[in-house]
Amino acid sequence: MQEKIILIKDSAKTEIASVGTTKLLNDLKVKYLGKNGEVTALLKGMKDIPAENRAEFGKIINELKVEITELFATKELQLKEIEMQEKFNSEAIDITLPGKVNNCGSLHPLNIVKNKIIDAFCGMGFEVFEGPEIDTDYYCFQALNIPKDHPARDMQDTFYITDNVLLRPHTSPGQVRTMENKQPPIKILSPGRVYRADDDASHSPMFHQIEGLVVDKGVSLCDLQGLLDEFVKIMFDEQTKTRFRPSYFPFTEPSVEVDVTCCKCHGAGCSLCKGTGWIEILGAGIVNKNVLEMSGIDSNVYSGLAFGLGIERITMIKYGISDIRTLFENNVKFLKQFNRR
Ligand code: 2U9
Repeated sequence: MQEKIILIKDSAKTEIASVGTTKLLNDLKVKYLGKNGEVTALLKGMKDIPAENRAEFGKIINELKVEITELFATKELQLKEIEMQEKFNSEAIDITLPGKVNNCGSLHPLNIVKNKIIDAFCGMGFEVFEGPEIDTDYYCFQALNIPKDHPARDMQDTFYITDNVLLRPHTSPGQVRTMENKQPPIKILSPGRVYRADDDASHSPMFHQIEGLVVDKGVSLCDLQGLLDEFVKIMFDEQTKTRFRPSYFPFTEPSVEVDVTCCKCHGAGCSLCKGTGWIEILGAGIVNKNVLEMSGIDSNVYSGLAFGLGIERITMIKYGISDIRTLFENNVKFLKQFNRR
């Protein structure tokens, strides 16, 4: 019996010393101290020992059990410490590494400017209306009092699909439709793509316009001036002033070209305003009576004001962009400059 006890003690010591994981240690614990384990078997075998020796052997076996239990406990602590350290090492984060930056998209500068223009006019009671990009000769020209021999109607200036169907050269046809379908008061803003056979550093064959139309009783040039004065203050800054110069458009009479004090030098003269202190930003006027009448609006009762601006032009002025083509190249380095996070 004594030899058996010594054998179990030695093999337990050797096995516990060489085990490498807590999982294997637990298996070993079952082997020695479990219900059918070797030490438990010794205790069960006590009944076969002569009564006079039982107390002595009982003491020895119990000491063996205590000793092996302690060996297991000490080893378990050691293994847990080692496993914890391995876990920490494998999960270690190098906080000195540079962070990963998520690339975040942003609005195109043309959309930033378009939204700002829309916000400015919607704040003054305008509603947005978008018409079709392909339209007829009637809506693009005739209804706007643009005569048959006007240069805009030339094949050189406008993209025709058939003799009668074309890519709209301005957003006005949509506004004509509104006048046909609705009696005044009308106060609409028409943003969208327009097409003209033009291609250089300041003209693109496709560009974006916003036109505004107000038709009501007693609408005058004074209303136009007040409206645009307010608009340029929102668009540029509070100090910005407007200047009206007489012009000619077939769809407005009188017609004006509108300048603003230069947003870079505030009127002192710089390269942006070519030393004049003023920059032309849009065209406008009082809607020609013929245009109102053709769309079924009584020009003796109602009058209208209209204005039109190119979004590319305003964007180029606002951000100091010299070539319109950079707005359509989709160069991410260029576009990132407008990412305002
Ligand atoms: C209706 C009647 C009249 C819209 C107007 C302009 C003046 C104008 C240009 C600015 C730069 C076009 O993008 S651009 O090349 N536009 O100068 N547009 S008045 O007049 C209208 C519109 C609709 C029914």
